[in-house]
Amino acid sequence: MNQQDSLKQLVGQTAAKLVKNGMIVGLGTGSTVRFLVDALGKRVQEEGLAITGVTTSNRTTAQATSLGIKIVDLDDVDHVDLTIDGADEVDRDFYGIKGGGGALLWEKIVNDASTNNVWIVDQSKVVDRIGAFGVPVEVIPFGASKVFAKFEHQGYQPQWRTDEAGQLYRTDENNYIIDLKLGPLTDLLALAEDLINTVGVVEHGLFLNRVNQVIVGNETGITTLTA
Ligand code: ABF
Repeated sequence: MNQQDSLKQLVGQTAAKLVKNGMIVGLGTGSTVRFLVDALGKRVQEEGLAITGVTTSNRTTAQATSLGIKIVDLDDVDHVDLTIDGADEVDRDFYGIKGGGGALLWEKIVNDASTNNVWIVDQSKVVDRIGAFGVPVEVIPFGASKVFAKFEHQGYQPQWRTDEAGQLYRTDENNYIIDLKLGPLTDLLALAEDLINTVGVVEHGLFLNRVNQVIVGNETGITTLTA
């Protein structure tokens, strides 16, 4: 296991200890969260941890279910106590970019329904200013090329997200993702407003003021940043 994966495993296992019996837990998406779900599955099997999970992607549902974690639909619960998710970038103002794993829409919906949101990241995700990663934007297929052209005209340098086969990537909602290359971002609130108001856009990967705590894995161990 390389150093980055070791750090992801460390933060995933650390975050799993935050989960208490009876909790409704939001389970994020991505390789870091995979370690979290493995650790929670171990607790379910070995300690009889009794939790109810909601997930942010079909692949997290598949992993959690295979480990014996009870998964329900988000609309089957009236709230989520704690959601633990990954992130692609997060800065010191707790602004983040998510969606590198293609799950940004369900992630933001679950995030919004959660009382407490915790992100688990390896140190490479903590940056001075978000934006280098690019901003994922989820669009419905109908008229998507018109949205793409609008982003081109705005100088957002759009790129279609493709899958391993080189086909247009489809989200769990069967939508497309357009990745915007904007460089270090300045007026984030204005950009977020502009993106969400663009006709045909379903959601974007700017997560602003949407996290309570960030657990960071680094060479010295764990650093916890609290908003
Ligand atoms: C998820 O965590 C996605 O939003 C984001 O892309 C991913 C981070 O990926 P990883 O944990 O695999 O580095 O929430």
